[in-house]
Amino acid sequence: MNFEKILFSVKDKTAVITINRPKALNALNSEVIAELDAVVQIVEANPQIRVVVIGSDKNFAAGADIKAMIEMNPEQARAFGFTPTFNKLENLSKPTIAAISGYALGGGLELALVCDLRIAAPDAKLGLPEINLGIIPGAGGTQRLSRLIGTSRAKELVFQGAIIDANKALQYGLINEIADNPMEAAMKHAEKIAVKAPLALKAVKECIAMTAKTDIRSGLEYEEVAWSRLYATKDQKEGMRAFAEKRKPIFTGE
Ligand code: DAK
Repeated sequence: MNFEKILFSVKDKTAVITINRPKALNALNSEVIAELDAVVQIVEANPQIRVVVIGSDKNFAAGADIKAMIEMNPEQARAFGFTPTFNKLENLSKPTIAAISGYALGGGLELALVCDLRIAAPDAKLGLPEINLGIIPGAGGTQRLSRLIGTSRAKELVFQGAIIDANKALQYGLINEIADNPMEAAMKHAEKIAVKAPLALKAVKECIAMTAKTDIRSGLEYEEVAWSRLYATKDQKEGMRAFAEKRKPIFTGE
């Protein structure tokens, strides 16, 4: 598939996805979302890809395309998409890293929130300013931000439509790290993750996702089953044999 509104490349075992509407500060429209949706499926299906980095050297994304939303009615607003694609990205079996430079606002920050890790430049600007447009964050913002940083801080930011810098985002637990070059930093993380056992990474994601869905007892049971299932994989044998043989494991995802 040829992409126009996103850039997609694979470097070693890492897929790199960049929104490509620089003149509109990477505002997300239906074409961007459709291409993102397609690329998520490509990434999921390709066993060579172990990690995904989303970001750019300039702006991450300044939100959904406001100009495309002005005249929408409620049905059209719901049909605008976003949520199904963001859910697919969140449920991707491979770790995802958002590399945030410039603006990550509204739907842009909501895209970063579905990633597993977030790295931001010192001068990055993050926020959910939808309240200034007479709407609310609707692509997961109220739910994922609250779960990540707590309801009180989420309300503080969303009530005011506040745009915060990387320092405050780090202090609030919204990002994992500040880096002068977030893409470079994300690729370094990706390199370290890409050599780990893919099925174990998938299991970790599923288990940690359960913390938002269930009580701790059920979560612990889920974890125990996921843990024991990995003993049916070649990678578990490889990992433990490599330890015993004092060598580095080579994981194949089997
Ligand atoms: N949409 C459309 N165009 C945008 C845009 C946006 N979000 N952000 C920037 N642009 C465009 C500007 O209109 C301008 O275009 P031209 O006038 O040159 O044609 C160009 O990018 C450069 O922007 P500025 O001239 O404004 O640049 P400044 O440096 O002065 O300001 C800014 C940068 C990021 C502070 C400012 O552009 C800004 O406030 N942008 C809007 C930020 C925002 O409010 N974002 C939230 C949008 S609402 C859902 C679907 C979607 C959503 C939720 C649910 N479902 C289907 C469930 C998401 C909603 C949102 O994200």
